[in-house]
Amino acid sequence: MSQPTSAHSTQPGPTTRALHLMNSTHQAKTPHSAAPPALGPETLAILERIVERAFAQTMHMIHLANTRTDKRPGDPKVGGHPASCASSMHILSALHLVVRQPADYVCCKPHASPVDHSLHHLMQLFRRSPSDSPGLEAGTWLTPEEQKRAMTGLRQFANSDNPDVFQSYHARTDPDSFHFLPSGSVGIPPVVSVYMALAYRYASDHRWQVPQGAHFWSLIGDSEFREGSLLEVLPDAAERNLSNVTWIVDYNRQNLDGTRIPNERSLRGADCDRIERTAAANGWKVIQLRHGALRQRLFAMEDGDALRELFEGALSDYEYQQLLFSRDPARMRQRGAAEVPRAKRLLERLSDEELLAAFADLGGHDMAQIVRVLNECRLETQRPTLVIAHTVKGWHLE
Ligand SMILES: Cc1ncc(C[n+]2csc(CCOP(=O)(O)OP(=O)(O)O)c2C)c(N)n1
Ligand SMILES: [Mg+2]
Repeated sequence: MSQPTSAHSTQPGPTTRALHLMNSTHQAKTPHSAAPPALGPETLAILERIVERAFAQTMHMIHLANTRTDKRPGDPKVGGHPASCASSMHILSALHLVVRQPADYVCCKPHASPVDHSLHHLMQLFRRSPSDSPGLEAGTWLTPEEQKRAMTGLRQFANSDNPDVFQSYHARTDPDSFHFLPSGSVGIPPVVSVYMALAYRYASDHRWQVPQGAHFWSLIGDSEFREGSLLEVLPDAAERNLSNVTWIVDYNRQNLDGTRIPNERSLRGADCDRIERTAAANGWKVIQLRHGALRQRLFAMEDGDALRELFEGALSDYEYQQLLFSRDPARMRQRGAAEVPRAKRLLERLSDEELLAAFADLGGHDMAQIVRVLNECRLETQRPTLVIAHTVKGWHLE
């Protein structure tokens, strides 16, 4: 291992500029110093606009892959997963635009790779891979035209017209693969992130030169969290005090094609609590990122504590998901009051619009909170951290 000497570090290019645009105060700090200041309203507004733009590019990229006409019988499966990308938009934007540092590694649930590509496209961080550009130096930046063309090549074979395509999932040859861990098989990349962190520590302890302050981030699907491989590595990470490992669960309560139905009697129907208990029992710090700013405001009102009770496990995942997607305020009031009678008055005081917004106001789409929590993870010195970020599958796709 040695310090990276690729074009990433030798070409100032857009990389360092873009990665630290939003968090420049953080760059000079050692990994475990004080948290950077909270983001102001103007920065948050800019970030929301970038999220919107990345969202549009992500959906278009997938649409192109889903509607390809050049697919022949026998070709590998093509297509993408818009709803799974949508739930990860804010988490990945916070990570890539604000929190991530150049030495960090990111591994991400495989089928959200178009979100990563769109964000890297907006930051102009695409580079040539070693094999595809004879005569051009591997690692040099793609031109804006080439970057645009690469965005049209999700799940295509590389060819002379478009050498810089993207594999279905994160791959070494992707133009934005710098410090990304390959994905494809769920349950494996987060495990790799833990053993990478351990390998860095070993190398450093044995006087090899490794980049200092690297943090190892993984975004994991909530069904992915059921993979046995993760259960095996959980105690390892805590036993070795790998405090530079953070796993973020995109808690959208759905698998690829439907809502999971945890056993109501023994698990009380809310899988986030099972996930929290599992990680905590294995020595991890756990942060539930449940609520957005609107809910926080409502919780501070009279009877707000009852509303909080309703949104923190009174409804099973399955029922909450049904109410969320039914968009029926009368049913929300009736079911909410039946589960938590003390919440009835507040549920009736809220307008239909406020109630619909409150039901959908989950912490995993609240940029300010995600950034705060992820920065907190970076400062942790004792334990690995698991963040359970509550999200909406198919966010803004209606
Ligand atoms: C080992 C393995 N099994 C199955 C799959 C197919 N697969 C891709 S994503 C996924 C589950 C998706 O659910 P979740 O983890 O909750 O992610 P979400 O799409 O909801 O974010 C599965 C089964 C895979 N990629 N790898
Ligand atoms: Mg899921």
